[in-house]
Amino acid sequence: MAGSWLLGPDAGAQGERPTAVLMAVRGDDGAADSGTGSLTSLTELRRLADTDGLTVADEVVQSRSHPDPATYVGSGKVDELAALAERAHADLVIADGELTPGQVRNLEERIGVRVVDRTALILDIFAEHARTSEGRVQVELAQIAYQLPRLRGGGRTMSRVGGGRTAGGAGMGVRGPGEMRLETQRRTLRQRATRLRRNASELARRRERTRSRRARNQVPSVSITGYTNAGKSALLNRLTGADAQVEDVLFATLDPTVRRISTGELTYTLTDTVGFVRHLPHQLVDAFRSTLEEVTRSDLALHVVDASAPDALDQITTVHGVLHEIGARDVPELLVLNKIDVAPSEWVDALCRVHPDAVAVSARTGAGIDHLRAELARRVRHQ
Ligand SMILES: Nc1nc2c(ncn2[C@@H]2O[C@H](COP(=O)(O)OP(=O)(O)OP(=O)(O)O)[C@@H](O)[C@H]2O)c(=O)[nH]1
Ligand SMILES: [Mg+2]
Repeated sequence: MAGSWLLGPDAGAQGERPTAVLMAVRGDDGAADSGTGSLTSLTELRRLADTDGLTVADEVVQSRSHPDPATYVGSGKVDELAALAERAHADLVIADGELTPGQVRNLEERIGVRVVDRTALILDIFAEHARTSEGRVQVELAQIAYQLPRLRGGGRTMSRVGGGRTAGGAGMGVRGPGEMRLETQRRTLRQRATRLRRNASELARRRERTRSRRARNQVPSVSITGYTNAGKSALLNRLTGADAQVEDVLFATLDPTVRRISTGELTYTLTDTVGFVRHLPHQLVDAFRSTLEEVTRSDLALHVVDASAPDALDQITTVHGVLHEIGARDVPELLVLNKIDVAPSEWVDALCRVHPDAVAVSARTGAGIDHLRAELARRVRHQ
């Protein structure tokens, strides 16, 4: 079911994939407004859209030092977007950055279709991929945190948007009855968040008990971390013979999977968990804190990198940034360069020069896995 949260329950009901037009702003120096190369960023936005079941009809990139405060892209580009969206019968326009509520309102009024940002798209993917009750609760908390400052009192909260096309801004007034509706919507969401938070902490406590049982038994724990789609689950499967879900989509794994590894007299656990992405919405980092703590509490972080990704070094930096944010900075790290079966060897060599302690492997072919097992055992023993 595609775009459930972004487009409402009827989207794509006839088996058609909803259509989106992407827009990005690139600084004069070739960097995006966010500081990362916007071309890589746009490629990633395309993949995120695809993962969310959307067809990308077109893309608009504008060179300017900062996004326009009123409309993100400049006024001329908005007209261009409106024409493109009309021609492509687009259901959605997606910005490669975070939009303010005002920008969304202005853009929707002028373009006439639903406008969302990268954060909303990532939240939507998480909503689709959450399997366990803890995952679902965490995603919904993140959605509420995202929605609250964006409510408009027009009877269209994100969870109940009908269809892609907004009728030229109809129902967006925020005076009179709208304001009361807004208050009611806010109160309902806040109450729901309170209930969810209670629920989440109960689930987290339950997981904490399992974790402390393992700690009491002095079973060392290794967490698998890394950028989304780096091959974390594939590596868990390769190392343990597990059957974690491996998919060429972003954020296939949201819920932690724990497996035991025994080599000789040494036994430790290996935990696969949610991957990271640049600009991981802070609402998600907050909501997923207890899941992310799997890394914080582990004795060693196995940081998996897709060595075939042109922006592998950027991805490493992003992952370190998130680890820092969740307080896992001091967890010792073993860097693993994965997918060497498809990565150009000069890229792998270059990465090895920057990170001489990294181990190069292929979860797909098994190359380097014995070396990784030995290195893991050595590091676990010496933690
Ligand atoms: N060629 C090649 N592909 C790989 C390798 N390891 C994983 N893949 C592919 O990369 C894609 C992502 O693999 P996953 O194991 O799902 O990646 P992940 O890091 O768990 O991703 P998320 O859970 O979505 O964050 C899949 O299509 C895998 O088949 C590898 O060593 N070589
Ligand atoms: Mg995975």
